[in-house]
Amino acid sequence: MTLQPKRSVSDLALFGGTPLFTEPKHVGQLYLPEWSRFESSFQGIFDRGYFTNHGPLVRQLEERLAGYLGVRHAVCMVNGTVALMVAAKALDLKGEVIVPAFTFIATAQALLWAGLDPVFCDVDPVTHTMTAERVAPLITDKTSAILGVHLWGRPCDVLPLESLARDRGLALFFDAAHAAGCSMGNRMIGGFGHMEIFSMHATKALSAGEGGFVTTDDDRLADRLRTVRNFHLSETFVKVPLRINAKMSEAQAALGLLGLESLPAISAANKVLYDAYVRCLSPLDGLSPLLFDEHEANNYQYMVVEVDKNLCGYTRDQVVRLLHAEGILARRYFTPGAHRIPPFCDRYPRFVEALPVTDGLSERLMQLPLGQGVSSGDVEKVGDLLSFLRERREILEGDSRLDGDVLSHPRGTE
Ligand code: T4K
Repeated sequence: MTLQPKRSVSDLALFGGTPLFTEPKHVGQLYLPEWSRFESSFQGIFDRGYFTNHGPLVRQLEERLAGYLGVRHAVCMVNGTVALMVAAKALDLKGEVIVPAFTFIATAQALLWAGLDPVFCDVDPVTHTMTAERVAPLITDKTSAILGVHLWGRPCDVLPLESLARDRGLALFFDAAHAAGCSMGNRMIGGFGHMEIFSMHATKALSAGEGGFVTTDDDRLADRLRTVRNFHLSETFVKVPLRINAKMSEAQAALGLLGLESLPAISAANKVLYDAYVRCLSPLDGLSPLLFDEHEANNYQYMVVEVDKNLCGYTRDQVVRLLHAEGILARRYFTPGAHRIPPFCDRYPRFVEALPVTDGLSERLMQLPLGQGVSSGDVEKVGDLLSFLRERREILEGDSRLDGDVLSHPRGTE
Protein backbone atom coordinates (compact mmCIF):
# COMPACT_ATOMS: atom_id res chain seq x y z
CA MET A 1 0.00 0.00 0.00
CA THR A 2 1.27 3.53 -0.71
CA LEU A 3 0.16 6.71 0.96
CA GLN A 4 -0.36 10.33 0.09
CA PRO A 5 2.56 12.38 -1.22
CA LYS A 6 4.41 14.66 1.15
CA ARG A 7 3.14 18.22 1.61
CA SER A 8 5.41 19.52 4.38
CA VAL A 9 8.71 18.39 5.89
CA SER A 10 6.88 17.06 8.95
CA ASP A 11 5.29 14.50 6.60
CA LEU A 12 8.72 12.92 6.06
CA ALA A 13 8.91 9.53 7.76
CA LEU A 14 12.34 10.37 9.20
CA PHE A 15 10.60 13.16 11.15
CA GLY A 16 7.65 11.04 12.32
CA GLY A 17 5.43 11.10 9.21
CA THR A 18 3.93 7.98 7.64
CA PRO A 19 6.32 6.08 5.32
CA LEU A 20 5.57 6.38 1.61
CA PHE A 21 5.75 2.58 1.22
CA THR A 22 4.51 0.27 3.96
CA GLU A 23 5.89 -2.72 1.97
CA PRO A 24 9.59 -1.94 1.61
CA LYS A 25 11.01 -1.54 -1.89
CA HIS A 26 14.24 -3.44 -2.41
CA VAL A 27 17.26 -3.22 -4.64
CA GLY A 28 17.54 -6.63 -6.34
CA GLN A 29 15.94 -8.56 -9.15
CA LEU A 30 13.96 -11.60 -7.99
CA TYR A 31 12.07 -12.07 -11.21
CA LEU A 32 11.03 -15.56 -10.19
CA PRO A 33 9.91 -18.07 -12.81
CA GLU A 34 6.27 -19.06 -12.99
CA TRP A 35 5.60 -21.63 -10.26
CA SER A 36 4.28 -24.30 -12.66
CA ARG A 37 7.44 -24.19 -14.81
CA PHE A 38 9.62 -24.31 -11.73
CA GLU A 39 7.60 -27.20 -10.30
CA SER A 40 7.83 -29.30 -13.46
CA SER A 41 11.56 -28.69 -13.69
CA PHE A 42 11.96 -29.81 -10.07
CA GLN A 43 9.72 -32.82 -10.66
CA GLY A 44 12.26 -33.97 -13.26
CA ILE A 45 15.08 -33.72 -10.73
CA PHE A 46 13.11 -35.81 -8.23
CA ASP A 47 12.12 -38.35 -10.90
CA ARG A 48 15.73 -38.81 -11.95
CA GLY A 49 16.92 -38.88 -8.34
CA TYR A 50 20.04 -37.09 -9.52
CA PHE A 51 20.72 -33.90 -7.60
CA THR A 52 24.29 -32.81 -8.30
CA ASN A 53 27.65 -33.80 -9.81
CA HIS A 54 27.21 -32.48 -13.35
CA GLY A 55 23.70 -33.69 -13.91
CA PRO A 56 21.71 -33.16 -17.11
CA LEU A 57 20.42 -29.71 -16.14
CA VAL A 58 23.88 -28.34 -15.35
CA ARG A 59 25.17 -29.69 -18.66
CA GLN A 60 22.22 -28.19 -20.51
CA LEU A 61 22.74 -24.84 -18.81
CA GLU A 62 26.43 -24.85 -19.73
CA GLU A 63 25.58 -25.55 -23.35
CA ARG A 64 22.91 -22.86 -23.50
CA LEU A 65 25.08 -20.25 -21.79
CA ALA A 66 27.94 -20.93 -24.20
CA GLY A 67 25.56 -20.66 -27.17
CA TYR A 68 23.93 -17.48 -25.88
CA LEU A 69 27.25 -15.76 -25.19
CA GLY A 70 28.98 -17.07 -28.31
CA VAL A 71 31.85 -18.76 -26.45
CA ARG A 72 33.28 -22.28 -26.61
CA HIS A 73 32.85 -23.03 -22.90
CA ALA A 74 30.70 -22.00 -19.97
CA VAL A 75 31.62 -23.82 -16.77
CA CYS A 76 28.99 -23.59 -14.02
CA MET A 77 29.95 -23.10 -10.38
CA VAL A 78 28.23 -22.87 -7.03
CA ASN A 79 28.46 -19.05 -6.90
CA GLY A 80 30.35 -16.11 -8.42
CA THR A 81 32.89 -15.72 -5.61
CA VAL A 82 34.00 -19.35 -5.79
CA ALA A 83 34.01 -19.11 -9.59
CA LEU A 84 36.52 -16.25 -9.29
CA MET A 85 38.70 -18.38 -6.98
CA VAL A 86 38.54 -21.34 -9.33
CA ALA A 87 39.37 -19.10 -12.31
CA ALA A 88 42.47 -17.74 -10.55
CA LYS A 89 43.62 -21.30 -9.78
CA ALA A 90 42.91 -22.52 -13.30
CA LEU A 91 45.05 -19.66 -14.62
CA ASP A 92 47.77 -20.78 -12.16
CA LEU A 93 48.40 -17.21 -11.02
CA LYS A 94 51.14 -16.22 -8.58
CA GLY A 95 52.02 -13.05 -6.68
CA GLU A 96 50.04 -9.92 -7.44
CA VAL A 97 46.85 -9.28 -9.38
CA ILE A 98 45.77 -5.74 -10.26
CA VAL A 99 42.10 -5.17 -9.46
CA PRO A 100 39.85 -2.14 -8.95
CA ALA A 101 39.01 -1.25 -5.34
CA PHE A 102 35.62 0.03 -6.45
CA THR A 103 33.82 -3.30 -6.64
CA PHE A 104 31.97 -5.73 -4.40
CA ILE A 105 34.29 -7.08 -1.73
CA ALA A 106 34.01 -10.61 -3.23
CA THR A 107 36.27 -9.68 -6.16
CA ALA A 108 39.24 -9.05 -3.90
CA GLN A 109 38.31 -11.74 -1.36
CA ALA A 110 38.45 -14.39 -4.06
CA LEU A 111 42.02 -13.37 -4.89
CA LEU A 112 43.12 -13.72 -1.26
CA TRP A 113 41.50 -17.17 -1.07
CA ALA A 114 43.45 -18.11 -4.18
CA GLY A 115 46.67 -17.12 -2.37
CA LEU A 116 47.16 -13.92 -4.36
CA ASP A 117 47.84 -10.32 -3.36
CA PRO A 118 45.37 -7.82 -4.78
CA VAL A 119 46.95 -4.57 -5.93
CA PHE A 120 44.16 -2.00 -5.76
CA CYS A 121 43.77 0.31 -8.71
CA ASP A 122 41.72 3.51 -8.77
CA VAL A 123 38.93 3.85 -11.33
CA ASP A 124 37.78 6.38 -13.87
CA PRO A 125 35.31 8.89 -12.34
CA VAL A 126 32.91 8.68 -15.31
CA THR A 127 32.92 4.97 -16.19
CA HIS A 128 33.57 3.79 -12.58
CA THR A 129 35.90 1.13 -14.03
CA MET A 130 39.62 0.50 -14.20
CA THR A 131 41.49 1.72 -17.29
CA ALA A 132 44.65 0.40 -18.93
CA GLU A 133 46.21 3.80 -18.30
CA ARG A 134 45.69 3.44 -14.54
CA VAL A 135 46.79 -0.21 -14.52
CA ALA A 136 50.08 0.20 -16.43
CA PRO A 137 52.06 2.00 -13.67
CA LEU A 138 51.03 -0.69 -11.13
CA ILE A 139 52.63 -3.56 -13.07
CA THR A 140 55.78 -4.93 -11.41
CA ASP A 141 57.77 -8.15 -11.73
CA LYS A 142 55.40 -9.65 -9.13
CA THR A 143 52.30 -9.06 -11.27
CA SER A 144 50.80 -12.16 -12.86
CA ALA A 145 47.36 -10.90 -13.94
CA ILE A 146 44.87 -8.10 -14.34
CA LEU A 147 41.31 -8.62 -13.12
CA GLY A 148 38.93 -6.04 -14.63
CA VAL A 149 35.36 -5.57 -13.40
CA HIS A 150 32.45 -4.74 -15.72
CA LEU A 151 30.75 -2.70 -13.04
CA TRP A 152 26.98 -2.20 -13.36
CA GLY A 153 27.15 -4.30 -16.55
CA ARG A 154 29.10 -1.62 -18.42
CA PRO A 155 32.24 -3.09 -20.00
CA CYS A 156 35.52 -1.89 -18.52
CA ASP A 157 38.39 -0.71 -20.72
CA VAL A 158 38.46 -4.12 -22.42
CA LEU A 159 40.46 -3.65 -25.64
CA PRO A 160 43.26 -1.46 -24.16
CA LEU A 161 43.49 -3.90 -21.23
CA GLU A 162 43.76 -6.82 -23.68
CA SER A 163 46.63 -5.17 -25.52
CA LEU A 164 48.37 -4.15 -22.27
CA ALA A 165 48.11 -7.71 -20.91
CA ARG A 166 49.39 -9.16 -24.18
CA ASP A 167 52.36 -6.72 -24.32
CA ARG A 168 53.35 -7.44 -20.72
CA GLY A 169 52.74 -11.21 -20.82
CA LEU A 170 50.00 -11.11 -18.17
CA ALA A 171 46.83 -13.09 -17.75
CA LEU A 172 43.66 -11.04 -18.12
CA PHE A 173 40.30 -12.03 -16.69
CA PHE A 174 37.11 -10.14 -15.99
CA ASP A 175 34.65 -10.12 -13.14
CA ALA A 176 31.43 -10.01 -15.15
CA ALA A 177 29.17 -10.63 -12.13
CA HIS A 178 26.91 -7.74 -13.22
CA ALA A 179 27.16 -8.29 -16.96
CA ALA A 180 25.01 -11.24 -18.03
CA GLY A 181 23.21 -10.18 -21.20
CA CYS A 182 25.43 -7.13 -21.80
CA SER A 183 27.54 -6.49 -24.88
CA MET A 184 30.58 -4.52 -26.01
CA GLY A 185 31.02 -3.62 -29.66
CA ASN A 186 27.95 -5.78 -30.22
CA ARG A 187 29.83 -8.83 -28.92
CA MET A 188 28.38 -10.38 -25.79
CA ILE A 189 30.46 -10.00 -22.65
CA GLY A 190 31.80 -13.49 -21.95
CA GLY A 191 34.34 -13.77 -24.75
CA PHE A 192 36.93 -11.21 -23.62
CA GLY A 193 40.28 -11.81 -21.92
CA HIS A 194 41.30 -15.35 -20.96
CA MET A 195 38.14 -15.84 -18.92
CA GLU A 196 35.08 -13.99 -17.70
CA ILE A 197 33.31 -14.79 -14.43
CA PHE A 198 29.58 -14.30 -13.88
CA SER A 199 27.35 -14.40 -10.80
CA MET A 200 23.86 -15.94 -10.81
CA HIS A 201 22.94 -14.68 -7.36
CA ALA A 202 19.28 -13.99 -6.56
CA THR A 203 19.91 -10.26 -6.96
CA LYS A 204 21.21 -10.64 -10.52
CA ALA A 205 19.34 -10.27 -13.81
CA LEU A 206 20.30 -13.87 -14.58
CA SER A 207 19.62 -15.77 -11.38
CA ALA A 208 19.92 -19.32 -10.13
CA GLY A 209 19.24 -18.28 -6.53
CA GLU A 210 22.95 -18.78 -5.94
CA GLY A 211 25.29 -19.68 -8.78
CA GLY A 212 27.97 -18.56 -11.17
CA PHE A 213 29.87 -19.60 -14.26
CA VAL A 214 33.13 -18.98 -16.06
CA THR A 215 33.37 -18.50 -19.82
CA THR A 216 36.39 -19.07 -21.99
CA ASP A 217 37.29 -19.84 -25.60
CA ASP A 218 40.41 -21.69 -24.52
CA ASP A 219 39.93 -25.51 -24.41
CA ARG A 220 42.94 -26.03 -22.15
CA LEU A 221 41.66 -23.47 -19.61
CA ALA A 222 38.19 -25.03 -19.73
CA ASP A 223 39.70 -28.43 -18.84
CA ARG A 224 41.55 -26.83 -15.96
CA LEU A 225 38.42 -25.02 -14.72
CA ARG A 226 36.45 -28.28 -14.78
CA THR A 227 39.19 -30.09 -12.89
CA VAL A 228 39.66 -27.42 -10.20
CA ARG A 229 35.92 -27.31 -9.46
CA ASN A 230 35.51 -31.03 -8.98
CA PHE A 231 36.51 -33.65 -6.42
CA HIS A 232 35.95 -36.80 -8.43
CA LEU A 233 36.76 -38.44 -11.72
CA SER A 234 33.55 -37.96 -13.67
CA GLU A 235 35.00 -35.12 -15.74
CA THR A 236 38.11 -33.92 -17.51
CA PHE A 237 41.14 -34.45 -15.40
CA VAL A 238 44.29 -32.39 -15.91
CA LYS A 239 47.13 -31.32 -13.64
CA VAL A 240 46.09 -28.30 -11.52
CA PRO A 241 47.59 -26.68 -8.41
CA LEU A 242 44.54 -27.14 -6.15
CA ARG A 243 41.00 -28.50 -6.30
CA ILE A 244 37.74 -27.80 -4.51
CA ASN A 245 34.06 -28.65 -4.61
CA ALA A 246 32.64 -25.72 -6.58
CA LYS A 247 29.91 -27.69 -8.37
CA MET A 248 26.54 -26.21 -9.22
CA SER A 249 23.57 -28.36 -8.13
CA GLU A 250 20.71 -29.48 -10.37
CA ALA A 251 18.31 -27.28 -8.35
CA GLN A 252 20.40 -24.21 -9.14
CA ALA A 253 20.65 -25.20 -12.80
CA ALA A 254 16.85 -25.62 -13.00
CA LEU A 255 16.40 -22.03 -11.84
CA GLY A 256 19.28 -20.87 -14.04
CA LEU A 257 17.76 -22.41 -17.20
CA LEU A 258 14.43 -20.71 -16.55
CA GLY A 259 16.28 -17.49 -15.72
CA LEU A 260 18.24 -17.63 -18.97
CA GLU A 261 15.02 -17.99 -20.97
CA SER A 262 13.62 -14.96 -19.18
CA LEU A 263 16.73 -12.78 -19.35
CA PRO A 264 15.62 -10.70 -22.36
CA ALA A 265 12.22 -10.04 -20.74
CA ILE A 266 13.85 -9.23 -17.38
CA SER A 267 16.28 -6.80 -19.01
CA ALA A 268 13.36 -5.17 -20.86
CA ALA A 269 11.37 -4.85 -17.61
CA ASN A 270 14.40 -3.30 -15.90
CA LYS A 271 14.75 -0.88 -18.81
CA VAL A 272 11.16 0.33 -18.39
CA LEU A 273 11.92 1.16 -14.74
CA TYR A 274 15.32 2.62 -15.63
CA ASP A 275 13.71 4.94 -18.20
CA ALA A 276 11.06 5.99 -15.68
CA TYR A 277 13.77 6.84 -13.13
CA VAL A 278 15.75 8.81 -15.73
CA ARG A 279 12.63 10.81 -16.63
CA CYS A 280 11.99 11.61 -12.95
CA LEU A 281 15.59 12.43 -12.12
CA SER A 282 16.58 14.47 -15.16
CA PRO A 283 15.02 17.73 -13.91
CA LEU A 284 16.71 17.28 -10.49
CA ASP A 285 20.18 18.85 -10.37
CA GLY A 286 22.64 16.89 -8.28
CA LEU A 287 20.87 13.52 -8.65
CA SER A 288 22.39 12.03 -11.80
CA PRO A 289 21.48 8.59 -13.08
CA LEU A 290 24.21 6.39 -14.52
CA LEU A 291 23.94 6.33 -18.30
CA PHE A 292 24.31 3.33 -20.61
CA ASP A 293 25.33 3.04 -24.24
CA GLU A 294 21.94 2.43 -25.79
CA HIS A 295 23.57 0.83 -28.84
CA GLU A 296 24.74 -2.08 -26.71
CA ALA A 297 22.78 -4.81 -24.95
CA ASN A 298 22.37 -3.94 -21.25
CA ASN A 299 20.52 -5.71 -18.45
CA TYR A 300 19.83 -2.48 -16.48
CA GLN A 301 20.33 -4.47 -13.32
CA TYR A 302 21.39 -1.59 -11.07
CA MET A 303 19.75 1.84 -10.90
CA VAL A 304 22.82 3.86 -9.98
CA VAL A 305 22.46 7.53 -8.99
CA GLU A 306 25.26 9.96 -8.16
CA VAL A 307 24.39 12.47 -5.44
CA ASP A 308 26.20 15.81 -5.60
CA LYS A 309 25.67 17.73 -2.36
CA ASN A 310 26.72 21.03 -3.91
CA LEU A 311 23.88 20.81 -6.39
CA CYS A 312 21.12 18.95 -4.56
CA GLY A 313 21.75 20.15 -1.01
CA TYR A 314 22.12 16.73 0.63
CA THR A 315 24.92 14.22 1.06
CA ARG A 316 24.32 10.76 -0.37
CA ASP A 317 24.01 9.37 3.16
CA GLN A 318 21.37 11.95 4.08
CA VAL A 319 19.32 11.03 0.99
CA VAL A 320 19.65 7.33 1.80
CA ARG A 321 18.55 7.90 5.42
CA LEU A 322 15.49 9.82 4.24
CA LEU A 323 14.67 7.10 1.68
CA HIS A 324 15.08 4.22 4.13
CA ALA A 325 12.62 5.85 6.52
CA GLU A 326 10.10 5.95 3.63
CA GLY A 327 10.51 2.21 2.93
CA ILE A 328 12.74 2.82 -0.10
CA LEU A 329 15.69 0.58 0.69
CA ALA A 330 18.38 2.28 -1.39
CA ARG A 331 21.86 0.73 -1.15
CA ARG A 332 25.30 2.30 -0.98
CA TYR A 333 27.16 -0.04 -3.33
CA PHE A 334 30.11 0.06 -2.83
CA THR A 335 30.84 1.79 0.47
CA PRO A 336 33.64 1.81 1.41
CA GLY A 337 35.94 0.65 -1.38
CA ALA A 338 37.50 -2.79 -0.89
CA HIS A 339 40.86 -1.16 0.01
CA ARG A 340 39.32 0.26 3.21
CA ILE A 341 37.65 -2.97 4.39
CA PRO A 342 39.42 -5.50 6.66
CA PRO A 343 41.47 -7.55 6.09
CA PHE A 344 42.62 -5.51 3.08
CA CYS A 345 43.16 -2.18 4.91
CA ASP A 346 45.28 -4.00 7.55
CA ARG A 347 47.26 -6.15 5.11
CA TYR A 348 47.79 -3.46 2.48
CA PRO A 349 47.80 -0.08 4.30
CA ARG A 350 49.55 1.60 1.37
CA PHE A 351 46.28 1.73 -0.57
CA VAL A 352 44.10 3.19 2.17
CA GLU A 353 44.64 6.87 1.29
CA ALA A 354 45.75 6.29 -2.30
CA LEU A 355 42.46 5.94 -4.22
CA PRO A 356 40.66 9.31 -4.31
CA VAL A 357 38.23 8.49 -7.14
CA THR A 358 37.08 5.27 -5.45
CA ASP A 359 36.67 7.14 -2.16
CA GLY A 360 34.65 9.88 -3.86
CA LEU A 361 32.35 7.45 -5.68
CA SER A 362 31.83 5.41 -2.55
CA GLU A 363 30.59 8.60 -0.84
CA ARG A 364 28.33 9.75 -3.68
CA LEU A 365 26.67 6.71 -5.29
CA MET A 366 23.45 5.01 -4.31
CA GLN A 367 21.29 2.30 -5.92
CA LEU A 368 17.54 2.74 -6.07
CA PRO A 369 15.01 -0.12 -5.94
CA LEU A 370 14.48 -2.04 -9.16
CA GLY A 371 13.10 -5.42 -10.15
CA GLN A 372 10.02 -7.53 -9.68
CA GLY A 373 8.77 -5.73 -6.58
CA VAL A 374 8.86 -2.27 -8.16
CA SER A 375 6.35 -0.72 -10.60
CA SER A 376 6.62 2.36 -12.80
CA GLY A 377 4.13 3.99 -10.41
CA ASP A 378 6.50 3.28 -7.52
CA VAL A 379 9.32 4.90 -9.47
CA GLU A 380 7.18 8.02 -9.97
CA LYS A 381 6.54 8.18 -6.23
CA VAL A 382 10.26 7.91 -5.52
CA GLY A 383 10.85 10.65 -8.12
CA ASP A 384 8.20 12.90 -6.53
CA LEU A 385 9.78 12.40 -3.12
CA LEU A 386 13.26 13.28 -4.42
CA SER A 387 11.83 16.33 -6.15
CA PHE A 388 10.09 17.33 -2.89
CA LEU A 389 13.41 16.99 -1.04
CA ARG A 390 15.20 19.09 -3.67
CA GLU A 391 12.60 21.87 -3.28
CA ARG A 392 12.86 21.84 0.54
CA ARG A 393 16.65 21.73 0.67
CA GLU A 394 17.00 25.22 2.13
CA ILE A 395 14.50 24.48 4.93
CA LEU A 396 16.27 21.21 5.77
CA GLU A 397 19.84 22.43 5.46
CA GLY A 398 21.74 21.94 8.72
CA ASP A 399 18.90 19.90 10.29
CA SER A 400 20.77 17.45 12.54
CA ARG A 401 18.02 14.83 12.14
CA LEU A 402 19.35 14.16 8.66
CA ASP A 403 22.63 12.90 10.06
CA GLY A 404 23.14 9.57 11.76
CA ASP A 405 23.78 5.95 10.99
CA VAL A 406 22.77 4.53 7.64
CA LEU A 407 21.96 0.82 7.61
CA SER A 408 24.26 -1.13 5.30
CA HIS A 409 21.86 -4.05 4.92
CA PRO A 410 18.35 -2.63 5.30
CA ARG A 411 15.74 -5.38 5.36
CA GLY A 412 12.70 -3.25 6.10
CA THR A 413 12.08 -5.16 9.31
CA GLU A 414 14.32 -3.15 11.65
N1 T4K B 1 31.79 -9.56 -8.13
C1 T4K B 1 30.92 -8.55 -8.09
C2 T4K B 1 31.23 -7.29 -8.81
C3 T4K B 1 29.71 -8.69 -7.39
O1 T4K B 1 28.84 -7.66 -7.33
C4 T4K B 1 29.45 -9.91 -6.74
C5 T4K B 1 28.21 -10.08 -5.99
C6 T4K B 1 30.39 -10.96 -6.83
C7 T4K B 1 31.56 -10.73 -7.54
C8 T4K B 1 30.20 -12.28 -6.17
O2 T4K B 1 29.12 -13.04 -6.73
P1 T4K B 1 28.32 -14.09 -5.77
O3 T4K B 1 29.33 -14.90 -5.01
O4 T4K B 1 27.42 -13.29 -4.86
O5 T4K B 1 27.58 -14.93 -6.77
C9 T4K B 1 24.51 -8.74 -2.83
C10 T4K B 1 24.66 -10.11 -3.47
O6 T4K B 1 24.62 -11.13 -2.48
C11 T4K B 1 25.91 -10.25 -4.28
O7 T4K B 1 25.72 -11.36 -5.15
C12 T4K B 1 26.17 -9.02 -5.13
N2 T4K B 1 27.41 -9.09 -5.84
C13 T4K B 1 26.17 -7.78 -4.25
C14 T4K B 1 26.40 -6.53 -5.07
O8 T4K B 1 24.90 -7.67 -3.65
P2 T4K B 1 24.44 -7.96 -0.38
O9 T4K B 1 25.16 -8.39 0.84
O10 T4K B 1 24.34 -6.53 -0.65
O11 T4K B 1 23.00 -8.68 -0.46
P3 T4K B 1 21.68 -8.49 0.38
O12 T4K B 1 21.35 -9.78 1.03
O13 T4K B 1 21.78 -7.32 1.27
O14 T4K B 1 20.61 -8.26 -0.77
C15 T4K B 1 20.50 -7.06 -1.52
C16 T4K B 1 19.03 -6.68 -1.62
O15 T4K B 1 18.34 -7.64 -2.37
C17 T4K B 1 18.37 -6.58 -0.26
O16 T4K B 1 18.10 -5.24 -0.02
C18 T4K B 1 17.11 -7.41 -0.38
C19 T4K B 1 17.11 -8.01 -1.76
N3 T4K B 1 17.02 -9.47 -1.68
C20 T4K B 1 18.16 -10.22 -1.50
C21 T4K B 1 18.08 -11.60 -1.45
C22 T4K B 1 19.33 -12.43 -1.23
C23 T4K B 1 15.80 -10.09 -1.79
O17 T4K B 1 14.79 -9.36 -1.92
N4 T4K B 1 15.74 -11.46 -1.76
C24 T4K B 1 16.83 -12.25 -1.61
O18 T4K B 1 16.71 -13.49 -1.65
O19 T4K B 1 25.16 -8.68 -1.60
